[in-house]
Formats: sequence, structure tokens, C-alpha cells
Amino acid sequence: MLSVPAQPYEFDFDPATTALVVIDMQRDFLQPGGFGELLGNDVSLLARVVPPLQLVLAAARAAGMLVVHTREGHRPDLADCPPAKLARGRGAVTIGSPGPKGRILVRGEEGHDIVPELAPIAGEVVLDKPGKGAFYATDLELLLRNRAITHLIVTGVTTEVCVHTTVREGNDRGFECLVVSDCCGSYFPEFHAVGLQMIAAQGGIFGWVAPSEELLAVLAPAPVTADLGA
Ligand code: TIU
Repeated sequence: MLSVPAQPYEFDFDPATTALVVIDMQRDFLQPGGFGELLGNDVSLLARVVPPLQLVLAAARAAGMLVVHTREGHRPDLADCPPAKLARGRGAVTIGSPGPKGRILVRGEEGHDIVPELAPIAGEVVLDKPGKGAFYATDLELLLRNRAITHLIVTGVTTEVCVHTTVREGNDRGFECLVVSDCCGSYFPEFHAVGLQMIAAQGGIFGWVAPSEELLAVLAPAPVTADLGA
């Protein structure tokens, strides 16, 4: 059992029963011309999430943890996109419209895929989801229960939208969720800050929050150097 100093108190977990969940680190949210920019956001604000998340991903892999990558998006015929989602924002350009990285938020298009720095490797779960939460209309809960997963370490974008929705869904299903603060990001820094506070407030109403530094210190501790003076 490992113990990470966190808010509101330490998060205890066993890597064997914990999954790292990487939410929607897709070109469509992180790079120009995708869904994030279409919604009026400065997508460059999310780039800072990538370096610490690379370290956490490497540590989770080294610890043999289950890794789940999610992607928000839709079938090419948009049959799984609610009309309300398609219409939201009243834009001329919307989900399914052509963009510089292919059709926006459509599965199989370049923009829909995960940024190369965080590309999944063989054996990892890549979960396509039509909504904000990773449990809605997916087989995520079944996959986790089959692996006896009880704890989730949640990262990705955006903090107050897909990360928050997923943590709320996971918490209601009985999963213990740790959100890694610098491995999540938002187009709105104030939403990021308050979103994290909302998770850990009230004794951890939705879960725990800790920076990657604290997680890495227990998951990937520096190799012990020999005491040559002895
Ligand atoms: N992945 C995710 O958070 N989807 C969004 O639409 N986020 C926004 O912040 N818009």
C-alpha cells in the first residue's frame, strides 16, 4: 500500500488495484483548429499539462498499473451525438465540421486522437466516449470491475468539465479518486483552481487532490544510492 500526501488527507492506494485515467488529451483540445478552439478557448493554456503527465504515465507503466486513455468524440455519422450537443453554441462550425486536423471531434480523424507525447502503448485501454464523463455510455465500469480496480488516479483535460464529470461519476460508483493537480488543466485558470478545491472540500466530497511531485515521490521514488561511507 502506498500513501500520497494529499488534500484533504493522505490518499492510500495499491498500484495493483489502481488505474491511471488520462482524460481526453486529444489534439482537438490541445492544438489549434479543434473543438477547444471552436468553443472560443486559447488552447495553448493546456500545453503545460503534458510534461508532468508524461512523468506520471511513465511511473504508472513502470509500476504495472492499468492505464486508461479516454477520447471524447463521435461516430462519423454523428449518430451518437445528441442533437443538443451538436446545436450548442449556435456556431456555423460545429462537431463534424471539417477543420485543419480533420472533422472536429469525429473518431478516426487526426484531431480526435491523443497527442503524440502521451500516445497509448500496447495493452492500455483506449476508451471512446460520447459525453463528458468517462462512465456515461461506455464500458469503463465493466473493465475496471473485471480488473478489481478500486482506486483511480485521474488526469487530463479539462479540469472542470471532463475530469470533474468523470470523478463525480466514479465517486458515485464507489471508486476512490485522486486528481493530480498539475496533470489537469483548463482554459480557465480560475475554474481549474476552484474545480480542484471542490473535489477535496468537505472532507473529500468527490475525492483527493495532490501534485504530481507528491505522487511520483511514492510511485517512482529515486533509486537509493549506496552509502559508501559505511
Ligand atoms: N474533455 C473535455 O473537457 N471536453 C470539453 O468540452 N471541455 C471543455 O472545457 N470545453
